[in-house]
Amino acid sequence: MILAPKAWLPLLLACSACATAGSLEVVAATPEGKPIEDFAVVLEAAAPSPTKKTKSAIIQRDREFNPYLTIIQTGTAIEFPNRDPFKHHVYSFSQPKMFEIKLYAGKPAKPVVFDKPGVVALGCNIHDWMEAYVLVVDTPYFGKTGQDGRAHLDNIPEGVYRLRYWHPRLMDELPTRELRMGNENVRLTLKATVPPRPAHNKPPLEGSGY
Ligand SMILES: [Cu+2]
Repeated sequence: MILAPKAWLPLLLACSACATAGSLEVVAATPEGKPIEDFAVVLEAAAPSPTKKTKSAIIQRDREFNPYLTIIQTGTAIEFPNRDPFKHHVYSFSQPKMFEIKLYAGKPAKPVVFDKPGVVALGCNIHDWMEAYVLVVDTPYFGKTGQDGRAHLDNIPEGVYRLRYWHPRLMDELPTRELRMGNENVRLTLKATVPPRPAHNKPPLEGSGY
């Protein structure tokens, strides 16, 4: 769980007239070198950041949530469309957003607005194994790693940020650090020990009806 800043790659040609925005690339891997998926990478600015008006969706299909991790800016609404031919019952007992969408099929009438920052764990009352996480952050600058362990954040305005990492199976936040962004691409490598996602033993669909 140690942050290892690996390389700073300032552009050789400084261009004062260029738009000052940079990008950040993070590579997350276990100490053995296995890529880590779903690592949240968050840049918080000291000054208030603009709010991106966005909508997001967490789908239920094949008795799983998809995606497993969703990162949103505070105030964002998330839809919970059910793409299975039977009902789900989505809930959260997490402090930043407690809610439930009782047994439903198709698309619920209203999206859920996540109005406080923090971690929200989602479950389904019908299917115990279903789990997903929403990380609500007070910044528009965030990303998560893909299967290759890479996250890419573009168009980061020049300035000083607090860099935060998080992963659902670590539960704790990793140490933060200050990061100065300029008109350049910054690459960082992160090593962390993340337990593998447990396999889901889903009962067969036949007979149960759901
Ligand atoms: Cu369900």
